[in-house]
Amino acid sequence: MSKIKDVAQAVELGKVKLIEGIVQEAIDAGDDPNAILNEGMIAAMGVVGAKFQANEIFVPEMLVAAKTMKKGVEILKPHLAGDSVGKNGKYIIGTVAGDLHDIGKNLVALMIESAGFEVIDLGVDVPAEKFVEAIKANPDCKVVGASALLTTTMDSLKNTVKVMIDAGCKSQVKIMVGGAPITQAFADEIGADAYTADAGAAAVKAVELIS
Ligand code: B1M
Repeated sequence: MSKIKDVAQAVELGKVKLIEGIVQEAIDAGDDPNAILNEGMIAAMGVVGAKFQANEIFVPEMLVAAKTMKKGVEILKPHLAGDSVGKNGKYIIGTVAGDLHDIGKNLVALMIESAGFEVIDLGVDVPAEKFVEAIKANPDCKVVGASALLTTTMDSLKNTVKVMIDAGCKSQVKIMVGGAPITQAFADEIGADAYTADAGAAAVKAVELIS
């Protein structure tokens, strides 16, 4: 019997100590790792966000849910990642300045790695100039990804792309953007080369961009 509902409930309720065992049970029960991620963990984070918005839970509960999801993803990782790391060159990724959300960015990094890239993860709250520095320090890197999760950091994403363009980075890299409030129209408006709505599509797009 599928254990995906148990995974979702554990993330939603922040069962940090139990999540590893529950994810393992789901894998052992034959649940598809992508479904465990999408229908279990990501869906649960949606519920957590809705509860936060409705003032039913607060930042500490969101943090525990995030910690729980991260632990669960660690168990899933070997079942999602490929074994051809680095064959497609380097991919620089980070969450833009002012934004501390990293679960989506980490998932994009994981999928990009499974698509054969060596990922250089700059972390969260990354100043635009740090993206530029990393690009220049890695002349063999052909794609960069920037993530923004808050409507209030969309401007920061816009600035990050502008600083990269002004520094001449486009002659070396393609710029990808994403995150819950980002749309294709916004990506076009700020001069990014590509936008995708989720991590799986980001990996496919990254390969397309270097082909
Ligand atoms: Co925050 N938070 N949060 N939060 N948080 C949201 C984003 C929010 C929607 C919740 C809500 O109100 N419903 C809301 C934003 C509202 C808005 O912008 N209008 C919000 C808020 C308000 C805040 C604070 C301001 C709260 C406060 O302090 N009062 C604060 C801001 C802190 C800051 O960043 N400066 C804050 C803080 C936090 C925590 C630290 C507690 C925690 C983050 C912990 C962490 O990441 N380590 C947190 C969490 C957990 C959330 C929710 C609940 C979950 C986010 C998440 O991980 N989702 C979130 C509600 C929600 O998302 N429904 C919420 C799962 C993840 C897999 O999805 O990140 O969208 P996502 O990534 C997807 C796609 O977007 C895409 O692929 C991913 C996977 O397929 N994608 C890309 C992402 N990056 C991409 C890059 C690409 C391509 C695709 O190319 C490069």
